[in-house]
Amino acid sequence: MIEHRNVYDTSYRSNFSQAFTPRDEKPWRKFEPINADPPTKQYSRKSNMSHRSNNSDRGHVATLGGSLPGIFHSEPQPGASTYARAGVASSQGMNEVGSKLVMSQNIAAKAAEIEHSIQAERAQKEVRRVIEFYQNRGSPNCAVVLLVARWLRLSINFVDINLQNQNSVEELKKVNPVGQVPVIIDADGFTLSESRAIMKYLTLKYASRHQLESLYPSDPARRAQIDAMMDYEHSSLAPLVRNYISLFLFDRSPDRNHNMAQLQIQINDVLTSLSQFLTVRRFFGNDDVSLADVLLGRNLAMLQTAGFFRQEQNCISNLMNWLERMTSLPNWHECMEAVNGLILSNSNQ
Ligand SMILES: N[C@@H](CCC(=O)N[C@@H](CS)C(=O)NCC(=O)O)C(=O)O
Repeated sequence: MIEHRNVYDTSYRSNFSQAFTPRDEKPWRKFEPINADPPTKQYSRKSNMSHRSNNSDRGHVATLGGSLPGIFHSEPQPGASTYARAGVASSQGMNEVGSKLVMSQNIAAKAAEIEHSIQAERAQKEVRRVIEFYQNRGSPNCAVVLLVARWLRLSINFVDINLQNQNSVEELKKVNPVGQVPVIIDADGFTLSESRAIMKYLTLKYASRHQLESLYPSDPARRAQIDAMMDYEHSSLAPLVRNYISLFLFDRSPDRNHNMAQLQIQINDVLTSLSQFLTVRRFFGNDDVSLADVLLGRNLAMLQTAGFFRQEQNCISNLMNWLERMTSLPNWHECMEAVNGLILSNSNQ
């Protein structure tokens, strides 16, 4: 079954830094509802997830410091307008000083030019940001793409793929011969698969400057750091988590506990290594949330749902604090609930 739906985000503003400091303040207290159809309407599925009941920030956005920069604030900043006005005022003042007139006029002209280019960029993004999103509910790889798309405030045409249905898979193969979700088709027809590639592409194309600097910074060294963490997640953590979840859900053999214990040791090794990064920074790529955090957070959230952190020896405090910061982010629960729901519903069988 293939289902097409239009979902339009409403605009919202937030301030990431204020929403998460000081650490002991509960971030979700600083969130208020957005005027949108609750995202869960599009994602309604039976769920008995314990964490959903007190999920007070789902569909909520930060309200503090709406005019301050933050990754969830994708509007152009007012700097250019201020600059323009200052330039004009300055230009008037300079009229009295003939020798400086030309210089101040140049400033005003430059400011107007900057403002114009920001407006043009914004208008261009407004008309081009509807994307087709081939997804499967419950797919962790789709969840991370959806989260980034939400933060970028993209309008999404969902195409739900049932991976068990041959017709549906055939439809998917028309856009991705490999037959895997996620796939996006951008407004200009550009088609892309692979979750990590999609996350980077959407961020590079649609993020505001502030979002870009946090999610996937323009500085080569900082971006390389994010890439390194994303590669490590892909090659080291994700396969272990996939195996662990698979054992958790499907292994009914007498060796199940032994197999899971073996995997736990390996996962703990990786988590211990990862936790070292957080001794010097709040997030994995930098001091603000990045695409690497999204991927790593998705893995740890899945482990959490599967009860991995109920065992105290698996809990590393700075990693747990970071995970709490991640799961408190806007749209997190909306995007991850189908993944968690699938883990929980299958684990009860
Ligand atoms: N490396 C890919 C993996 C995609 C993937 O494994 N997708 C799964 C759903 S989570 C899928 O489509 N499975 C169907 C299949 O492999 O036939 C990515 O990150 O997007």
